Amino acid sequence: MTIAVPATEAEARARAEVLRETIRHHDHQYYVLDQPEISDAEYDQLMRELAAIEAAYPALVTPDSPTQRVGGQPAEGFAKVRHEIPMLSLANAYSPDELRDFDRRVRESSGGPVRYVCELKIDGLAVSLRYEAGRLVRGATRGDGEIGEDITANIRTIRAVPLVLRQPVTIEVRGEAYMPKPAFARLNEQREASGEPLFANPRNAAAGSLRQLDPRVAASRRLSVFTYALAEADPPAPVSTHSEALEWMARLGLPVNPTFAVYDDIEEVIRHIEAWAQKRHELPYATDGMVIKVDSLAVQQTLGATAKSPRWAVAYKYAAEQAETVLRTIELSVGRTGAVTPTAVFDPVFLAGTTVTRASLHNEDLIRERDIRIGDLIVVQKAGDIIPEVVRSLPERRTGDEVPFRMPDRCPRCDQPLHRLPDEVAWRCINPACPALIREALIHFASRDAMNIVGLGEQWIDALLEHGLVRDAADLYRLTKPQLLQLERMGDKLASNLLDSIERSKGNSLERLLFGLGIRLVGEKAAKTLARHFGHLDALMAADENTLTEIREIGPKMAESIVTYFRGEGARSLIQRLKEAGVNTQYLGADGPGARSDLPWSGRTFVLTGTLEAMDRKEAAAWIERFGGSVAGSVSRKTSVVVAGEKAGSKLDKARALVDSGQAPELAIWDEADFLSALRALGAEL
Ligand code: 3BD
Repeated sequence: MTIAVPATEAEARARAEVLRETIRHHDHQYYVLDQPEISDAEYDQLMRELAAIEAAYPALVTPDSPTQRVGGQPAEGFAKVRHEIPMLSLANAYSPDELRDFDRRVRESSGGPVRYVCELKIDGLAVSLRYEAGRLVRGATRGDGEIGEDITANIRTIRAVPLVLRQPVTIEVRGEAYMPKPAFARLNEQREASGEPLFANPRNAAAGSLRQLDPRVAASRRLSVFTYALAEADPPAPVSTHSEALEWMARLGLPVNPTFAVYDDIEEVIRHIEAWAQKRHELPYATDGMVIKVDSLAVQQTLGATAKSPRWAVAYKYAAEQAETVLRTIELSVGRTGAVTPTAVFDPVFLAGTTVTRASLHNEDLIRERDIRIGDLIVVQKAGDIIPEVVRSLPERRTGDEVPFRMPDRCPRCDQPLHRLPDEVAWRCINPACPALIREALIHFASRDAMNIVGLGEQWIDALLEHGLVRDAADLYRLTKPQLLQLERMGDKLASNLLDSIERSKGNSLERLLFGLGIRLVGEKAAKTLARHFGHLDALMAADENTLTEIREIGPKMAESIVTYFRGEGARSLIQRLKEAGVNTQYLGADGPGARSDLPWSGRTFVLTGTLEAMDRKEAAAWIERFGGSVAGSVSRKTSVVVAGEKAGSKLDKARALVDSGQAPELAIWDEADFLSALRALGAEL
């Protein structure tokens, strides 16, 4: 695929406009209608072409270009926003009879038959979106309904939210921002890996994401939105009913949930609610009820609102689906942080769309508060429709054979005493020699995003532990081939490869080591921040809590965790032995105060495009950073080297264009062979 960046600004402007329209169309097909018309690769190609044009002609960048969703710097706080038209609450109904009561009141006031619109009640966070002359100018949280917070920068990152409407109208709409179930599952997996607290349900995850001051974080969270109310329109919307308003909003390009339905009779509404009770679990987003609204805007006017909520709408809440089952046992597991977590194991039950047999009980207190005994009949449900939990036991159904749970006072794995810190609910094994802790710590240390010791998976770590060949991460660097060959199913070639990747990991930049140490609360991003800031592990180890909290992204809890970790005797000796083994403890990146300027590629910016045969992107980037270079995502006049692999695309074209037009005479274009020989010349063993 070739992309030519137009030679004149006029041509570039015209092409950019076409690209923006095309990308908007495909965003709408993909994020709003869920009907993509082109492949991801084709879409990326359009985005790359637009980005290339905008990089070559910065004056052409517009704020509502699809390339500008994530813009600006982290904010200090959110500005307050007054909702000129308040965001009201909704009255609730919990049974069909309460709906019939609602219907009776509505018909009495309106004096005739009434049509209703049913909308799925999305379990997210209410937001308000304001467009002026068709352009998104503000996104806000509901707050208390009168005053919310300005979260425009975060809302702009949500791809279902059009930055430009299809007509230049001024409108304010209300909707629900939510995190799709698959995105929620992925996010919690990542958080578990870095020892961060998990989100209890998708709604909390969505709320937490929109509260981020750095829009890049919100952008990484894959949120979406459904809009469900038109609060204001200028000129007035050409509609006289709510369902027409929804259709009009959809025509403007707004994401309207397509499942809404209109009925003439409350009994039909009740049947609709029942029909969706099970079906809703198959949707990729969490719903907790149905919102029923009077369709006629004139009737809505007549009915008016109480101080808090409109009289013309009501939320029917589905009861959280629950099931009874027998608690067979409580399993204990010891995590990387030593926390001992009890898990309920029960007879299989079908709940909110799937069969479940296990639920975390979190800690001892919860088991005691809910009076849960082994053998009990228990009630289970899914929190936020996703995460199974034990709601309560049924003590009235006991036979007398049930066994109360007691948290052991010793670690289930190493039999050393468990400890409970004053302000914590978790019992922790603090024995640094506990096999469970060691195993989890080693798996984390070797993992792809930490030290990236390719080939050293869980099975080999278990085998090494079983044979007593390693006790901690530093021991990995003392392994010999004859030792490895003792392991079952280990061959000569495999052993060599494993030793090679262990050897290679010694040269990682500091942030990988930092993340790999598994310091509580220090995820991949914090590790990078710390490495960049301090430059060397010794400098970080010497820092006190004050020094740490002065860094923008480091909070007091993380600072405390870091200082406590490095104060520990075990950590200090581990680090000493890692250093003795030759593991690098310097930051090798090219940016930040910790950057070194004495490396061969210091100050040079690389762009990778296409695929390399010898290594993946991450590895190539690690090599570049090892030698002091930095890796950028797009080509500009500042780029020093473009490494073009197979199927290199627009970045290569852009680089050629810059070189040919004389705008970047220093820019070098390398193929894979050039890149590998440059690495070898610097001493890389590939
Ligand atoms: C949904 C109000 C009205 C415009 C007031 C009728 C209370 C959260 O899918 N319609 C929906 C949904 C929520 C709504 C209205 N239609 N209000 C609606 C809603 N399809 N979830 N909500 N909200 C939104 C709220 N939020 C936080 C605290 C108190 N109330």
